[in-house]
Amino acid sequence: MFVIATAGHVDHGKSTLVRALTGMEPDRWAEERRRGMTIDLGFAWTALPSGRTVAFVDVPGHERFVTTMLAGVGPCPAAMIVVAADEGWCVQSGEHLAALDLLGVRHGLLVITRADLADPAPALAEARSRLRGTCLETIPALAVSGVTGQGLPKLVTALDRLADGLPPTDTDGPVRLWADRVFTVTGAGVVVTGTLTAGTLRAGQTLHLGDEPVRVRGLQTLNTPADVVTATARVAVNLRGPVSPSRGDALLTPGAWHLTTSADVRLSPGEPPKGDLLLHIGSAAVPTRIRPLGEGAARLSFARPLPLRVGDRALLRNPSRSAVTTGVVVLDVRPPTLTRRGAAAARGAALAAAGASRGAGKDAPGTRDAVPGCGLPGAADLLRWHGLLSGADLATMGVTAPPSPLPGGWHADPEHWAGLRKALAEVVTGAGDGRLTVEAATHLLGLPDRRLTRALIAPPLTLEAGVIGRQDLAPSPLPARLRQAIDRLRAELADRPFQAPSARRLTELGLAGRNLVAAERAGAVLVVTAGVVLLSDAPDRAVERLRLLPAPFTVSQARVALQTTRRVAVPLLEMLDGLGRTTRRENGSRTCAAVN
Ligand SMILES: Nc1nc2c(ncn2[C@@H]2O[C@H](COP(=O)(O)OP(=O)(O)OP(=O)(O)O)[C@@H](O)[C@H]2O)c(=O)[nH]1
Ligand SMILES: [Mg+2]
Repeated sequence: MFVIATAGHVDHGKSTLVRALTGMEPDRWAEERRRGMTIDLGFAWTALPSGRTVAFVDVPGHERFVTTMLAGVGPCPAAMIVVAADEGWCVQSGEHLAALDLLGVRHGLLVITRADLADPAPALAEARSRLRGTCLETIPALAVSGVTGQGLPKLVTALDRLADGLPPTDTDGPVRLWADRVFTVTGAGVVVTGTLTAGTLRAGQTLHLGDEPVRVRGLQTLNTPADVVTATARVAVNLRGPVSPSRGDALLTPGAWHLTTSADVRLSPGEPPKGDLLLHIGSAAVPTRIRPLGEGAARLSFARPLPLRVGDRALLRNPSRSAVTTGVVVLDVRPPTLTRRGAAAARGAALAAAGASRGAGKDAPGTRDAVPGCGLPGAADLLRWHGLLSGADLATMGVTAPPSPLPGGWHADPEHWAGLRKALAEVVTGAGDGRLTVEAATHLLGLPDRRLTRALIAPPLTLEAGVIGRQDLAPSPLPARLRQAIDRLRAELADRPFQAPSARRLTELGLAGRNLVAAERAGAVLVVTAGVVLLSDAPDRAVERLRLLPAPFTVSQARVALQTTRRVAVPLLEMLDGLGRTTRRENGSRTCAAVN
C-alpha cells in the first residue's frame, strides 16, 4: 500500500479530488459537509492500475486547523499539493509547503485542480516557482478537475509512478504508530488508527502505549480484518483493556524506543523561535520549551515523554500562528545535563560537529531528506557524548552499533575507555595494599557491568582469583599470623564455602577486629554483613550454584543450594541483589541476572 497526504489552501479542492479518485467521502462529519470544509482528517483509498492500493490522508486547509493538518502529514511519506487553477498560490499553499519542506518530505505531486474554471498555466507557473529550492522542487505536476474528471487518468498513472519511486519500507523495523484517530467500538473497546510507516503488526501481540503494555485484540486495514499488517499501510488497531489513548500517542514495539522529555536538536537555518512552542512530530503536538545552545543547535524540553530517535524530523511552531518557521532534526535523545559554566556553548559546538566524524551515521535511505550538507550523529558521536553505551542503548537511540570488542555488547568511546583504565589503576593503587576485588572496583568506578572492569585490567594491573593487583607493587605482606589464620579459614570453608564461621570461631581463628579489616582489604575474605565472613570468591561461587536452580527461586531454595543457614543466605542474597547479580521480585523470589 502507498499512503499520501493532501496539502494546500482551504477550498482549493483537496477533498473533491480525493472523492473523485476513490469514490469515497473523506469529509466524514455532518458538520464538514454542512460547512463545505474539512475540519478533521479524512481517509479514503482506491486501487491503482498496477493493482497497488493508494490510501489518502485528506487534511484541512483552513489555517485554524493547522495542528490537524500537521497530524495528517506528519507520518506520511508523500504529499499531494493541491492548488486551485482559479485562485492560484495562496497563504496556506505556502505554509503547507514550508511544513513539508522542513519535515523533509521529498516525494509528491503538484496538482493544479479546478482546471475547468480557469487556465491552469499561470497557477502552475507560480507553484513551480514556489517549489524551487525546497525538497519538493522536482515533483511532477498535472492539471485536473475534480468535477469534470479531466486529467484524472493521468493523475492515477502519476500516483502509480510515484509509488514505484518510493524507497523500500523497513518491514522488520520497530513499530511507532502515531495515533491519528481514536474511537470506541461498543463491545470491542478502543481502536487507534494511523499510518504504519515501518515494521509489522500482528493480532495478539503486545505493544507499548507510551510505557504501558497493551495487547492488540484485532487489526484492520482499509476496513478489512487482518492478522498481520506490514508497512506501509493505513491500519486500525483494536486494543484490549482499559486504555484511553488520544491523537498524538504512539503504539510502540516494546523495548525498541527511548521515551524522553528532552532532546538536543539541530534547528533549520534562521532565527531560533522563542517562548511557548508546540513540537509537531508524527501526529503529536506537544508543548515544548527551547534553550538555544548556539551554532544552530538547541535543547528542547517536552511537556510529556516522546518516543524519539536520532534523525527524527519534527516541526516547532508558535501556537498563536499557523505558519511553521522552524524544522528540527533530533541529534540526541539522552541529552547530558549542562551544569558547568560554558557547558551549553560547548554542547552546541559538539552538536554542530556531529556527523563529521568517521563512522557517523549517514541519513538512512528513506523518504525524508537530511539537512543538506549536515550528517547525523553516528555511534562514534553518541559514544563521545555518553562514554559508555550498550548495543541496545544505541539501537533505541536510532543508531546502528558497529561490532564491539568489549564483552556484554558494550561500546565505549576510546578516550573515555582510556580514562576508565587510568581511573581503575588509581583506585587499585589507592586501596592501601594495592589490591581490590573486581566487585569493589566496579562499584568505585560506577560501571554497569563487572565484565567491563575485567576488560579494563591491563599491565601493570593483574587479576587473580577475583582480586585486582599491581604487578609493579608487591602486595604489602600480611603478617605471618594473619596469613595462617586466613589459610585455616580457607581450609574450614573448602567443602562448605557458605557456612560462615560463628563470631566465636572468628575470634579463635584470630580474624576479628583490625585483623579482619586487613584480611578484607587484602581481598582474602568478604564481610557479607557484620559477623558473616566468607572467602572473597563467595559471590561467584554462589551465583554458580543459584544458576542451577529453576528460576525464580526462593530464599529457602537458595539456602538449601548453598548448604547454609538463613543467617548467611539472606544477607548474601541481598549483597548479590546489590551487585546486580540477582534480581529480587516483589514476592521475595529471585532470578539470576542475565549479565554476570
Ligand atoms: N468546478 C470545480 N469545482 C471544484 C473543483 N474542485 C473543488 N471544487 C469546489 O471547490 C470547493 C472546495 O472544494 P473542497 O474539495 O471542499 O476543497 P478542500 O481543499 O478540501 O477544502 P478544505 O478541506 O476546507 O481545505 C467545493 O465547492 C468544490 O465543489 C474542480 O475541480 N472544479
Ligand atoms: Mg477538504
